[in-house]
Amino acid sequence: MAVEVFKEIADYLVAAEVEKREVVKVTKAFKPDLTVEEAYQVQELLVQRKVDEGHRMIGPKMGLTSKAKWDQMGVSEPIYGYVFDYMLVNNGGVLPFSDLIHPKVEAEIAFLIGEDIQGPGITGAQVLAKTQYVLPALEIIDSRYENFNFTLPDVVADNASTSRVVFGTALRKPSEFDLELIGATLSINGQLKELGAGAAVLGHPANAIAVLANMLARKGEKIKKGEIILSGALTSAVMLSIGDFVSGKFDGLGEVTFSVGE
Ligand code: OOG
Ligand code: MG
Repeated sequence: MAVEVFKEIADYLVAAEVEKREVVKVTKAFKPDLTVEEAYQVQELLVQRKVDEGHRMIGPKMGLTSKAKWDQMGVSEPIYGYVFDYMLVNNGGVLPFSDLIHPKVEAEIAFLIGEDIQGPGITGAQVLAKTQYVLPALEIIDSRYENFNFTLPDVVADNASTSRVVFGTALRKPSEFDLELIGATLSINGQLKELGAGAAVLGHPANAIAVLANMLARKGEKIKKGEIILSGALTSAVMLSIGDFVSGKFDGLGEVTFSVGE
């Protein structure tokens, strides 16, 4: 019985994304007692649907890994979702606003994984040892829910609001930096909107990747060599509008930009 409801919820969320319209959250429209574990089962069905439709998976991502995000969203537990090829926007490229519902942007540090990472028990130091490069990124999140209003199970089912990603083009060895201390700014049309440091993400962004490895281990999965993984926003997310020029600058890692088109 339950599995059919999960499938129905996954289809409901995919339809919202494809038709670019916000929907009532799952815990209101379907199942008030949806657990986090069940929500990940819904997410798995949603992800499988994208794979079946021919989309290529880039890798998992982490979300809700900083106090700024916990305070903004009212949900204070790290989650994961998945990034697909159709979500990639070139650095310096254009994001068509009409493709999305009510997008927001956030600054993140991404990890290009050099060796498989199999949890449980993984630490940030182990993640760093298996990271080939780090790179700056801007994630565009677009919750399928009205006003980005959700509970933990809702956002998990909705693939962690994942929508678009702009990766920076500079790849740097993690050993060249103290990622804890990397400063980042997020500006729109030349105006500073948010700023933070790497330590905002669970004390060190590598810790977010370690949490991911340990969460994936629960379902018998691992982080795989070659995946590029977002560690979660350093700061609150900022609403986007048509005509915006967005710039994320990361100390030592360079700049990531995009424009919001119609
Ligand atoms: C959930 C996605 C969070 C992050 O980096 O914290 C996320 C949301 O805020 O809608 O991607
Ligand atoms: Mg994010």
